Amino acid sequence: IVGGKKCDREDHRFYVALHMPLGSHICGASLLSSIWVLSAAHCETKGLFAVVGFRLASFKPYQAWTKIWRFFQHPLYDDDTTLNDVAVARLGSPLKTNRYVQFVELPKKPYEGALEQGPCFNVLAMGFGTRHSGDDELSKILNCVHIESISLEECRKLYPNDKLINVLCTNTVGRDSCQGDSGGPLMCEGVQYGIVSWGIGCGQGSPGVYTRTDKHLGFILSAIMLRSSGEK
Ligand code: 4AZ
Repeated sequence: IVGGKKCDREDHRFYVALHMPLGSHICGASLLSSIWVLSAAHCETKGLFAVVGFRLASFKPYQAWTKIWRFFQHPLYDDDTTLNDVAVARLGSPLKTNRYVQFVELPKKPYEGALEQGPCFNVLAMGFGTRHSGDDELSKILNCVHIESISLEECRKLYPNDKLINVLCTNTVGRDSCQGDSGGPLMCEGVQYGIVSWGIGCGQGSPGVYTRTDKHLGFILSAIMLRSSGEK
């Protein structure tokens, strides 16, 4: 996160960090239920663990973790264009909620018509990602930042060669998500509106691009329903 500061506790109880077995941070995610997390498709990596409970941003005693049992990428996720950069992952064992671990809320239905750009001009991004473009060290604490969204028209002007479908773009001058924040939640009025997907550099003017959860409710909810019954 560029230009952010330590998150308030209420802001991040649903935040999930995806780690490798030795603890290196790969991506962010969010807790949908006791056994499901939401992240970006491009975060899929073998052997990931899900870590929750970042009370006071980083201290260990509140944390819980479990293996990721399996990633389910959007069936139309495209590695080359990053289209449909959304995935749900099923946890190896259920996580319990408590004061520091809560489920995230998703939009009830797609934002359309007058609300097409969503109800928020200001959105909240969070993560353990780098604090400046090109840094090689991740943040030791979970940082949060409010960012302004921009219209898709404006975004298409800045990324004329990209297919921007079912995404939200943000202004990035001085405030942005960055490397390591991918897969993490973008919040609007307490609801997860986006998933950190990509950008060119961080905080330097090229828009940040986020997968819209409201436009992918069909995939998210059906993947969970399909995989929650029966299949082992
Ligand atoms: C990354 O490398 C990355 N500013 C994630 C988000 C953004 C840029 C880069 C958006 O994971």
